[in-house]
Amino acid sequence: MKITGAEVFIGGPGKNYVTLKIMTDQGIYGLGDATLNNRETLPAAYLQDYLIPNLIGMDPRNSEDIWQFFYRGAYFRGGPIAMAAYGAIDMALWDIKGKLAGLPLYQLFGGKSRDGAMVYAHATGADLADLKDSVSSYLEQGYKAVRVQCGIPDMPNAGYAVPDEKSAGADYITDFSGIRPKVEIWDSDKYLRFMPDALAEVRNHVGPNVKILHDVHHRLLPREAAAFAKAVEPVGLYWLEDPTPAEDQESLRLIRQHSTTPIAIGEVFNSIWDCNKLIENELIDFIRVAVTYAGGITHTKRIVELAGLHHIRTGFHGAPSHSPISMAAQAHLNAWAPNFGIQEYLVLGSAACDALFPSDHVMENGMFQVSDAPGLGVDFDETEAKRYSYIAGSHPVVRLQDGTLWNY
Ligand code: GCO
Ligand code: MG
Repeated sequence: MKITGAEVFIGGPGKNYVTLKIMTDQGIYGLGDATLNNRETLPAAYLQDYLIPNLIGMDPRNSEDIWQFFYRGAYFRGGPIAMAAYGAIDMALWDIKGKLAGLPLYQLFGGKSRDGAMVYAHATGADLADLKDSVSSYLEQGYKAVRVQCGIPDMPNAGYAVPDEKSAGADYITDFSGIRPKVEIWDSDKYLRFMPDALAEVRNHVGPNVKILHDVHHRLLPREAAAFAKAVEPVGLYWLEDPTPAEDQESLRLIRQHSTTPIAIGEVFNSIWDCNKLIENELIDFIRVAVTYAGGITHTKRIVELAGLHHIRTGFHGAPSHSPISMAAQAHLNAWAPNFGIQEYLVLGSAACDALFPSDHVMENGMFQVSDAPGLGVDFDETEAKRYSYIAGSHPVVRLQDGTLWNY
């Protein structure tokens, strides 16, 4: 069996999804997602200029050797752009493998370990009243877990993932007015004074059974993060995400020494080498990698298995920048993984998105039910794809009030 060609498409409804389609001499094709939010053209160029010309003629069934060929063969290894490109190839090869076997991917991993996978939604509010409304609307839809982000009084911009105006649920992270980022202002002292009480109010609002998550988005210093994790212990968070930037992993010891609040990290990791020490030293409770920029199913599965040895559960990244293709790849891992925790789920479930990526995966009552179709169980409608093209956009950057650049 041989790979005869591959194409890359960029675009989608409100998103620059990077979709890879690999064709074979047996008429079977596979799909992969290489979307690297706000840098989408870069994995696409790597695929087009280097990886696809090398792929042609290879046997698509040898997904492990193909992964090793690109990763080890590159000499300058890893990084988010390369790993997103390898990730898309790997997903597409697993899709082909599943279609050849006539089995959904989770069966090739070892079958189902659960009926449905719990997901969490994003509740946001410009203020606490707005946030509580947003949380309630998700609970009414059947969600059992909600990430909560709230505007902070007296902060010129509201803070991470918080709308300027009262609204709920929208994706306001990417600004599609061009590649120059908007600037948000941050003040850790104001955040630390306000957020523990705000989270306690959310707990009172929802009662004991709802899982509450919160994302600090890398903004605190280690000592501040330790104090915050300790202060929010009575809230009983399901997890506290990215309390500090992940570059200084030793700093997580300080958080551990002061608090039992569960810590979730990993959405910016690209490989097992970014997190093996964190996992082996049991400094985190949830690993947040994404199949897209952690090198696809082959490499992510390795991370999941290492995490499982250390009581660490999965909580794969599922920001709206992931297309339904990588979300399906994660759904198959979620169905199988003995150490599954939760899945972030934010695919904009619009009619336009469903038309571009038809599938019978189902998300209802806060649970994701994986499809039994062979392979990934997602298709890609090329006629629909002609409606979209790349639109330049950017994340904000963050500065302190005196102008110092901070962590977005
Ligand atoms: C999350 C993340 C995202 C990131 C985004 C950056 O927990 O979902 O923090 O929202 O900000 O993926 O592109
Ligand atoms: Mg996050």
